[in-house]
Amino acid sequence: MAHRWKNNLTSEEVTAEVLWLNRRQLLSGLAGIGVGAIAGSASASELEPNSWEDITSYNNFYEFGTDKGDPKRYAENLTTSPWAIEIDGLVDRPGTYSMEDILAAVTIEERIYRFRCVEAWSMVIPWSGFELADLLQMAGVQPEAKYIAFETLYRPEEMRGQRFPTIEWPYVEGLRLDEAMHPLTILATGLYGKTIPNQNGAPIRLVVPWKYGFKSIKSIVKITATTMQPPTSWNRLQPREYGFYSNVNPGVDHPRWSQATERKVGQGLFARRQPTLMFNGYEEEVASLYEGMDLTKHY
Ligand SMILES: Nc1nc2c(c(=O)[nH]1)N[C@H]1C(S)=C(S)[C@@H](COP(=O)(O)O)O[C@H]1N2
Ligand SMILES: [Mo]
Repeated sequence: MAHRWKNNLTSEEVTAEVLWLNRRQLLSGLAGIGVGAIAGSASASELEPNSWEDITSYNNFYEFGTDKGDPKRYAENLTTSPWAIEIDGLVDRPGTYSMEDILAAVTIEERIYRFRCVEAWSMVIPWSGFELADLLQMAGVQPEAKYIAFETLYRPEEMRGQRFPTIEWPYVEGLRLDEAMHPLTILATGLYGKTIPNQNGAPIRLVVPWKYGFKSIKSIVKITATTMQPPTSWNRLQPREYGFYSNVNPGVDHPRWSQATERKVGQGLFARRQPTLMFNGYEEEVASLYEGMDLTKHY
């Protein structure tokens, strides 16, 4: 379970976390802008990042098992290099984009985002990555495209959870094109300025901070631009419980539990739950995407 004792971290991990926190302090002291300015409606000081230990040992990644500790336990030997993303569908330049080519074309930046799982736990995570829009522009999404579909690696030899039909493999997700192009939507390749660990979706995973965590698909190997709303793994499994949009919304409860509050991981057993914010605190930035939509119907 998540806790704050750090004695089981490697010294390399502790060093990365401490260096990162010191540098952040320096940056915010210098300018008062930077990550805070793009971290959503809250100021950077309100966003206390979870520890490296919290973020990398309490995970959902069903390809490695359904227990929160399984991804850390079993993802170590996933081969993440070489890696490539196949981009197809309604794009001008379809093809196989290697990680090297992608990383050579983009600028990696840090983003501190709130992260809210549909199971009503949350974290604050210092990602490194780049805007999904940058990759979509490399491929040249055509004007007829309405949606972007994503697919995770299928490799049961290395992903032991895929030997069981917990979900229909591979894990798939999707966004409306305007959601995919939104500047808050990133592809993450790092955590605390270090390479992203396998259990968090190495070498490249989506992060959509105003949506429930399951939209943030890990270890992506395929991206497709399409006119049709793509199927999504959790909607396929439980359509009554998980919609396509899955925007964080404290006013729309899950059929089996309240979404009004959340437990921030790593706060200890007796910490108070905190209120869940509309669009996970990013309302100012994203509410206009859903103008005129009934968010209780399109959940
Ligand atoms: N391929 C894949 N992506 C996935 C999942 C998964 O099981 N498989 N779980 C999702 C869920 S439910 C959550 S909450 C987040 C967890 O991300 P984290 O472990 O980095 O916190 O990943 C999402 N992406
Ligand atoms: Mo989740």
